[in-house]
Amino acid sequence: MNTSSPDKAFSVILPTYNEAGNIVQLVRKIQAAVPDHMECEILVVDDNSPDGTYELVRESFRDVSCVVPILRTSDRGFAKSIRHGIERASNDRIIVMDSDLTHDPIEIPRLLHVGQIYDVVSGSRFCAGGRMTDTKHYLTSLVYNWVLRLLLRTQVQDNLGGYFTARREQILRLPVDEIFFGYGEYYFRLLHFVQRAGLSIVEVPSHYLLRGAGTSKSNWARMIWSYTSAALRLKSRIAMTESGKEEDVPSSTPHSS
Ligand SMILES: Nc1nc2c(ncn2[C@@H]2O[C@H](COP(=O)(O)OP(=O)(O)OP(=O)(O)O)[C@@H](O)[C@H]2O)c(=O)[nH]1
Ligand SMILES: [Mg+2]
Repeated sequence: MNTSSPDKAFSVILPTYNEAGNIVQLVRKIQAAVPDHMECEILVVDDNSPDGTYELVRESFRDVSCVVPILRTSDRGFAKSIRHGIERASNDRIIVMDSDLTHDPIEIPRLLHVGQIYDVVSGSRFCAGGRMTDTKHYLTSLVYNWVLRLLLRTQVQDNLGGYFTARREQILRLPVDEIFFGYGEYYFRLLHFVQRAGLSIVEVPSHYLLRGAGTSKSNWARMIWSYTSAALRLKSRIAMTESGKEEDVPSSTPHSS
């Protein structure tokens, strides 16, 4: 583990599945967005994509040691890849983002800047100034976030964004087995456990762009079903915790960076 200050180096975790049409451009955009005084490691966590994403990254960045392609062939899945990337990261300061060019690397300096003050900084479509180019997707997510906010009683406006910065060590101290599984619903579990641990969260406005090449892996009907059942399970866990039937997560030490 790199001991360099969180103000000097960070690791970006990029989960990929069939992103050969986007990944090289994304890595270059991230490199271009790294603040002058900082160093950046980029971990591409690929679940053995049939389109050769892993091989492409390996060949394209063969001589670039800070770009680390990781191939996963077992226990695959979106959230598990993110956990794997966080565990493998060399720096304490981490950024997680999608690899389909929806999350814009141009926002990285702002996330890092606000990350000096708050434990988790989440790029949000729904706080003032946030937006999304795809209006239909924006409206669907907005309405679904209202449901999530009611169910989970959270003040966070974008519980499904997945573009965030945090400190690796603080995230790995959370109950990771209860968070990192499934698909995009891992994000509201993560935010919930972050809040439970007494860590601070702030949303900063983010503009989610259109996917670059390729197609989304999301299936709306399946997503609504699986996200809703995940939210209901989390809600019943919250109720159990509040009634004292289940142990709460240990409170984390206050933010110190
Ligand atoms: N490692 C890994 N990455 C995945 C997997 N499924 C999706 N991804 C990546 O996760 C990111 C989000 O996936 P998308 O298909 O864009 O889904 P989404 O962003 O939730 O939904 P859309 O808004 O419809 O694009 C992309 O970078 C994908 O390449 C998976 O099973 N394993
Ligand atoms: Mg996407």
